[in-house]
Amino acid sequence: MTYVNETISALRKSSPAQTEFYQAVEEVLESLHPVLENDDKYRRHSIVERIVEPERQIIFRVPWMDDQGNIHVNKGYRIEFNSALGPYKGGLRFHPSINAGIIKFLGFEQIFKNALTGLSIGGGKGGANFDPKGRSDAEIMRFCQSFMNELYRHIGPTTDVPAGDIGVGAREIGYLFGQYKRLTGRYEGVLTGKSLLWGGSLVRKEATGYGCVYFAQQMLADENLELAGRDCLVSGSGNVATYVIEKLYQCGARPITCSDSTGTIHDPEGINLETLKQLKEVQKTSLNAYLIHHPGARFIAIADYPEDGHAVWHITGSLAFPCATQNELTRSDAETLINNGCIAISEGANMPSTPEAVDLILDAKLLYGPGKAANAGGVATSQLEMAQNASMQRWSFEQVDTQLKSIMSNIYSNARDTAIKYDAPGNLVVGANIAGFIRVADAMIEQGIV
Ligand code: NDP
Ligand code: 2IT
Repeated sequence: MTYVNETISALRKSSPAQTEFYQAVEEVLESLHPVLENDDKYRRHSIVERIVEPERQIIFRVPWMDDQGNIHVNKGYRIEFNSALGPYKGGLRFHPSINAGIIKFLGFEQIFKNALTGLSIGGGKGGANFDPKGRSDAEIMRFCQSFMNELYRHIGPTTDVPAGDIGVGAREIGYLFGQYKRLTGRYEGVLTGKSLLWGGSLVRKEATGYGCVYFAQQMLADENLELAGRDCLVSGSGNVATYVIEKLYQCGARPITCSDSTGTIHDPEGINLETLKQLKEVQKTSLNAYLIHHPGARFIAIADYPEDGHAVWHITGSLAFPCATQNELTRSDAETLINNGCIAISEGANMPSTPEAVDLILDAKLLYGPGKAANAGGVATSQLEMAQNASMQRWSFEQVDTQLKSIMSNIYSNARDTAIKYDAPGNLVVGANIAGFIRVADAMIEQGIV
């Protein structure tokens, strides 16, 4: 497929050292082969060349002072990738690993994910190479304020609406919003994931995790299978993982694992949700403290992980929900999952499976919901928050949850039917990438060369 190679090789020259970004682009472009072959309008309009180049990339200095009076400088980013379908929309990630390549891969994925929701939202992403671990509340506040001192001039409720991602939750959104309001004097829906006290939407906190389980239910239902009674493997222990676990219990399944950057918990009785929330949402501590409350569980430290693999995927379970970070499920992990009888994978994280793992999973005919489809419930509910803010309304939990379910069900059937139409039945990677691409590409064509 020469245009894939040509595009990647051009990107390597124009945007050097952005490995994760090339990975995300390669996966999407490989899926698009039948579309680009069948209809040359996308080539005539140079859609591929245009869609891989962000409309705007903002990189800025974020200076801040720690509690001891030391000055630190971080790099802040906002990549406004594509606005063909609506205002740029996507989260902010604060993590020490952040660089332009990671933000660009996330922004690129976000374009197609947002298109799949069927809502009017373009794609963007931002963040900083800031490590929130071990920082006091006051330090987090000062960092967020400094970050917003630059970001505020680039965002707005009809232009670019950031939200949370790794390291950015309700507390950070609060500090970011406060500073935006102070700088602009405007009280408006410029961020989503806000507190329920002042403009947030019910269900937004739960939405990514709940949506990821709704997506798994849809995949199973098409095979006349159910979640109830099944052991499930979940990675991560943050926002997405926590609400995947909560919804799995509500569906009668048993989540038996969770993980963080220090290791994996395996609790054969089922992960205790209260303990998990207490450790991660309140105390913000490492997962090994789980054993103090549940001595029957096991903690597998990172140092004891299998070579080229992750302990969580080497435990036996029928379904897997990767909800931590990119490339956390490798080929050897996929092999083990398959050998252990796993039947379905629904991705809460963005690009958690390596390309080699995805190939193996698809070859083995597992039910596989790629992140940009399975985790779209978060951003979709963010758009519902924007709609409530713009109309000064407040919808009930049931109203939002019903819409979330219906959006996830539409994403699933759209990806499934598109895969069938393009001769790849059962391949939701192809289905999701093509369905998302066509919506954005057609909008770009109609809007001219901009
Ligand atoms: P959180 O910060 O709430 O939680 C992240 C979790 O993943 C933590 O348990 C963290 O461990 C673990 N983790 C993060 N980075 C690494 C790493 N490099 N190695 C091992 N563990 C890691 O983030 P979210 O739950 O919001 O996000 C999780 C994933 O879901 C991300 O891929 C994100 O992009 C994606 N996502 C999030 C959405 C949302 O609405 N929040 C929407 C759609 C996708 P520790 O606590 O030790 O840092
Ligand atoms: O990856 C994602 O979709 C998110 N982090 C949520 C984005 C949003 O705008 O709610």
